[in-house]
Amino acid sequence: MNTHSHNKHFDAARHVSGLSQFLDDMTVPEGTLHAAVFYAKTAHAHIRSLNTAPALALEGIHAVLTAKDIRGENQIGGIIPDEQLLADKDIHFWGQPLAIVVAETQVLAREALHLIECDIEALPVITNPREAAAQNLLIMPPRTVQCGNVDEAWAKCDVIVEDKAESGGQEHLYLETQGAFSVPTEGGGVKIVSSTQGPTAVQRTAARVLGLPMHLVEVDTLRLGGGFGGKEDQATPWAVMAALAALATKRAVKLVLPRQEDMRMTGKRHPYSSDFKIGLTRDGKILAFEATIYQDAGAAADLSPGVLDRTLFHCTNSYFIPNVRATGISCKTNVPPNTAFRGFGGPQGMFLIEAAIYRAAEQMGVEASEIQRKNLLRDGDTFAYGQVTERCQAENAWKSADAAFDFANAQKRVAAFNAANLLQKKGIAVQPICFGISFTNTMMNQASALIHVYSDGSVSVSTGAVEMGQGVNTKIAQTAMAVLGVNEETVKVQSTNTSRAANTSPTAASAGADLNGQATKLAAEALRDRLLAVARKELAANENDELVLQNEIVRKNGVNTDLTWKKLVHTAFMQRVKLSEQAQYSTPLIHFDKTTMQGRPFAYHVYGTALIEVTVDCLRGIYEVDSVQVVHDFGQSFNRTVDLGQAEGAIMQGIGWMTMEEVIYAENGRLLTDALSTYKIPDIYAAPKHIDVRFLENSDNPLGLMNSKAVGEPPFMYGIGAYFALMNAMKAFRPDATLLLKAPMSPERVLTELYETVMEIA
Ligand code: MTE
Ligand code: LUZ
Ligand code: MOS
Repeated sequence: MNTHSHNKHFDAARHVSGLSQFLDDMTVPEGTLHAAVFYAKTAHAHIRSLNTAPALALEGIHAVLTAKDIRGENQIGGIIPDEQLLADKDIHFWGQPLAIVVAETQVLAREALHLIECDIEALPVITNPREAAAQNLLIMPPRTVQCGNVDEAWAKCDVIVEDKAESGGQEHLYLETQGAFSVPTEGGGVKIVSSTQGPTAVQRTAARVLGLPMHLVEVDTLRLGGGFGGKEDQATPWAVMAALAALATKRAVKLVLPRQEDMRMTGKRHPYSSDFKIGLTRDGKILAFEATIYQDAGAAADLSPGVLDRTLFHCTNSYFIPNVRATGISCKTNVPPNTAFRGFGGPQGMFLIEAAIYRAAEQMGVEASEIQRKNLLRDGDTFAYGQVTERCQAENAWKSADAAFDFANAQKRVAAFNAANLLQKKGIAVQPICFGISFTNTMMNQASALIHVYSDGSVSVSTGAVEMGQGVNTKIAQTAMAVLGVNEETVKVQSTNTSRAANTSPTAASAGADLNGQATKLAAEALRDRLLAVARKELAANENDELVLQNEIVRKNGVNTDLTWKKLVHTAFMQRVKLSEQAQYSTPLIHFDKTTMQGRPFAYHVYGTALIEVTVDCLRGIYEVDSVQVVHDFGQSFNRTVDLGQAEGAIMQGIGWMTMEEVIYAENGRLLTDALSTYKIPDIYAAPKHIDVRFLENSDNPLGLMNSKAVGEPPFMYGIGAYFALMNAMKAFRPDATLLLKAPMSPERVLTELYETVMEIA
């Protein structure tokens, strides 16, 4: 198909020349006010009093808004109503918003923040999920996904290993911090321009808090400077605050979080601490897996229930395990509510099973890759959540990667290097992945598109998808171009706007292009059929003549006619033919029963296999990722440039999570890693020296957009392999040590793992 030949990101030229507009580039009306947020400087407390008068007295301050100024409901919880926009009685985390200052300038607003006085009565602070669970501080009752019978299976196992595994949080660090702009509109409504992945979520919550019907709240999003899940739910409060301030002052209001406040006030990837038990036969077949998973949800539910579900679904990764019992406990702690982050709990689940396999391999004296390979999913295998695998690519991806990168030879090379070097040690790991595509909440798997063809032939496409750098607008444009047979310049994908696309799901779960692209396809096909009916009359073609639109020309029986796209559109317009179309897409086949935790939550799965190699300097603790080599399942990719960019970016982000990024809260709940000087993200020097992502052959996907597969999140999970490659390198240096299963493996931890026990002995 002609779209499959397109190979660029349509925003690329604008991005690199600085012409792409973000929220902060918007020309705002004269008289726009600026808002700043006053937040709690304690993690758990009763509020005795909140005195905003001194701030309000400052010249140039237009309003200081607190919970008392909310006309609707002071409630922003999406899944569970347990979170206030502005705390009134109790503070649950350090950084929780208490008041909004609205001023002539941003500098003034920030100055006034210092004049607000909050008198509190401190309460005990919990930052450890296991401690919260011990005190029964849970977000919701525990959930269990199970299959087979684990209790009976242990008796059949030759090897049983039990341990604990932990993975840390992760700061989204989107380049563009959270922010919004709002203006009051006629009839008591508001318009909000928000840097959000979910314009409808902003609209719905703003309506609830402001006490307005949704039709009086218009939300518009042009593009984000990154979201990574951090703006799926948590862009909402800032947008609602801007709207609240706009209505209170009857002025336009802009609210943009400075980086440090963004880091302090928003939630991150959920840290997990889990107990596991894995049982295998002598020859490495996994018979049973049991896990109790403690999720650090933070101070409110946010998206934690959904994140936990995905952890439970993905805690067997790409392996078939006949007996599974995984119980997830969502623990309420006094840190900012943790939220969606690329992979949405999936990476945490996969880290857990890989940790279990690592320990089992260690105990059995075999390579982990041997156990991994022997247990790969096959067609017809059933996941613990009841879905049966179809068109399974787990073995295909593994074999393709082995053929391309030669695992055994890499193993030999690394062993030879390690034998020849005392302090430098290399490690490799093979990392297969399997990630389910669809929102686990079935209802969310719907999208719509609205296409207008204007009388000059130009095409305007509006959908619920939000462009955040991932290239969804490129894929949507390509879809419209393919169906209508028009060029790139003819199609414009518009901003995401709740007046043009209603009741949208956030752009998330990697399904943005799938869902909104399919809706675009449906709308475009209806338009194409109507236009071709006009062409048929114009060309006096009979029923047997084949008419197609291609390169902006109508072709008849494979030959160009002189009826151009522009002429055809104009003709249709003159004949009063409808030139607009709206369509809805709902993912077929999926269903899930939340009471039994069984069903078919996913349209399909994405697979792939990576080989990761690292070198550790075992004297200094520093290390390098030598290479990441991958065969990844893109289905039939229809934009290899965009897809490669997604894979490489995700791999880098995954390596960052597993190796260097460390979110640390003090015991009093204050975030210690609230700046780039204390929170280390991968830079160009941390990038793998060699990265090779190849396209898995023979992968078809009838349930994906034009046979492609969703790409945004799955490759993130290859990063897990970097952790185990480091473990293997460290193990080569200290074969006697039992290294903790605890990520991230920062250089500091490499040293403490390698030397702490030695130092204790000495
Ligand atoms: N790529 C860029 N450049 N910026 C982002 O914020 N978010 C990721 C992924 N890739 C993100 C990104 C996440 S978390 C998801 S769910 C998907 O993009 C969402 O987009 P999609 O559904 O269109 O793939
Ligand atoms: N968001 C969500 C997600 O609401 N449900 C999901 O299943 C999901 N999966 C991945 C990322 N975001
Ligand atoms: Mo992505 S975590 O689904 O926004």
